[in-house]
Amino acid sequence: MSTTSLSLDDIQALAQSALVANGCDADNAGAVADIVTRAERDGSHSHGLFRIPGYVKALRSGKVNGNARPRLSHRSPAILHVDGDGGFAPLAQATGLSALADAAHQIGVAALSLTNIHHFAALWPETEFLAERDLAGIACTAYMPSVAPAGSTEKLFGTNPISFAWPRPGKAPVCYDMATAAMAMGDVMIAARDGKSVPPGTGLDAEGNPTTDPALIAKGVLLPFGGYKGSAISLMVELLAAGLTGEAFSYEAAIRDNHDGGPPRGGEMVIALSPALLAGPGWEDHVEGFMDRLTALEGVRVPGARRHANRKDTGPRAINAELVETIRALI
Ligand code: PYC
Repeated sequence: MSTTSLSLDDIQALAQSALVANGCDADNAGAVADIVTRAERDGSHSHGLFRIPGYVKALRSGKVNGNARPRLSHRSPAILHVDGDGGFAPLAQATGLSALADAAHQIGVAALSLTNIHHFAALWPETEFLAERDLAGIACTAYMPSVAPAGSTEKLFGTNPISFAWPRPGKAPVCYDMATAAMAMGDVMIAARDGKSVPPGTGLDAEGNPTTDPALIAKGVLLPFGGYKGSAISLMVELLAAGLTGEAFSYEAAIRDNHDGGPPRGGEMVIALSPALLAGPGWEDHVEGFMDRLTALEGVRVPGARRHANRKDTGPRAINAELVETIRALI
């Protein structure tokens, strides 16, 4: 694979220009470009520039409002809602997350539902935002059907990512962000692009046969991770991100989507919890004692550690050269 070396500023500018050239105003483009740049910085390529052509398709087809003005409302002191005005998710998140953190600090637990958004990004930016403010965070979103519930060969669940972050004052938070599919669709698409096979158990072809060919899985179905256990967590994500927000379940998102290749309209649930109010004084030392035991075990890595290590490198990143050319051609 040939690569082009881009600084983080170049990555941000490339993403911003592609979005603005296709109908985003500066605020909406800036919020998406920031998320894309942070993904590349952390080594999460499947959430980085790789997503820009999909964002642009959704702008060009008119599905997504590039000039969205998300609106925040309080349904109760602890229940917040952002109507994303039909835009991409990042500006809607930026509109609601500070208020969510404030509510959790005051009350102990608070929830933010986001509707009328198009989520195509990682979820750790939401949960790490909370962990950086000494709160535990949970975020999840449903997506278009691509995963067969355990026992079935028919897709009904989305890849349904879920992220959890735990604050560690003075240290990088514990933070995982994972598809509840055996593999995120972005990674399947990257493997197909790069001509690589994927591990057995990732998915089935269009006839329901197991395959390790990512191109066949993209036309067939993914499987949940961990059999019926992952399937149950994926079901929970559908219920939290759609049942609890009033937005579309994955199957409903697919019915109303125009299939332009960009993200469908959907919902997101973000929950914030205050260890200071729930566990009380001393929570940091109590948890760090546990973390010391965990990290003393040979071979154990704290979730998020690799991303946080990558983050320390502020130098240029090697980006797939064909992708860079594709994005430049969109400007
Ligand atoms: O990474 O596939 C994904 C995704 C779907 C919705 C948000 N992110």
